[in-house]
Amino acid sequence: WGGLGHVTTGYIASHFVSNSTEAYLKQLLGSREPDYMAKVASWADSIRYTKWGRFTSTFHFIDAHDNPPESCNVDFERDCKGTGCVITALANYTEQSLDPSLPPWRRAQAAKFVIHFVGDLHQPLHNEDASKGGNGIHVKWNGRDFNLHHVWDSSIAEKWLGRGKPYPLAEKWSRDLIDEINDGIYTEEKDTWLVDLDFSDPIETALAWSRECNKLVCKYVFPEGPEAIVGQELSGEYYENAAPILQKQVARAGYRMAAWLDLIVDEYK
Ligand code: DCM
Ligand code: DCM
Ligand code: DCM
Ligand code: ZN
Ligand code: ZN
Repeated sequence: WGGLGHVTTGYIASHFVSNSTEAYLKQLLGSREPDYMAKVASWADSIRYTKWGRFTSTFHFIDAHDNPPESCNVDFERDCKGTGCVITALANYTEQSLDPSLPPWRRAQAAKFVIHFVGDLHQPLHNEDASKGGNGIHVKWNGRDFNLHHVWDSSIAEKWLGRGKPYPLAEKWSRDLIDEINDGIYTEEKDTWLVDLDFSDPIETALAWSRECNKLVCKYVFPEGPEAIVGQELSGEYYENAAPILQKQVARAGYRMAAWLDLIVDEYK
């Protein structure tokens, strides 16, 4: 996701975490503010192009070598790069966030990676190989040239939310999605969002979330295949179909992030 998506997942998660998780993370992250999670949610993107952070650049996605729209699937052995992918990254940083032999600054860093990678794991094109997750696919957005990855990372959410400052927009979006979870369109299904969560097996948990997300590639990202979308204007009917799916993915990411962080903090204590 772009900044809006990540910051929104951070706000949603901070609403659903337990009081003890909130207290622990505020201490670890050195913040007393309500945006203690939102403001670290994009940190992993700010370091991935730095010399120090280069080793994390493949941690944000998994390149599913499937065949949309006929067949969508994720195969860990086939698709996770030797340099790591979002599945192994989430598992590794979960482990580091729990490691009492690491100093607090390392556990804080690990928590920031966990917060970010749960978010990216819910972006459909971060679970797809086609043209590097859509980065090499040129499309139109309001008549201008964009790549498809950017449309899913940022343009769709920006159109939904309208103009404004990013943090207030994300905070407002998070309140809407929290309401839909607590008493709205997601209330009935929200328990099913946690059925695949198995804290004793982070790899299988991340793979289950990845496979669920990757299915959306066949149905909503490339409904007629990766070739057919090239040059298409996406800000109209395509946007109307994609926006509800994207919102659900952001809601799921925030809700699952809270559950995952609660388990980390419960086990660490
Ligand atoms: N980004 C940034 N600085 C960079 C690289 C990316 O702020 N040097 C932001 C803008 C992108 C987002 O990160 O939209 C990409 O997130 P991801 O890589 O998780 O999709
Ligand atoms: N990305 C992806 N799949 C790839 C390559 C990149 O999902 N195979 C994502 C990570 C960033 C964005 O696309 O959000 C741009 O990546 P980069 O700056 O590495 O091209
Ligand atoms: N971006 C940036 N610096 C980079 C890479 C990307 O500012 N080194 C910005 C430009 C794009 C946006 O992020 O508009 C989307 O990239 P994201 O999805 O890449 O990584
Ligand atoms: Zn992205
Ligand atoms: Zn990322």
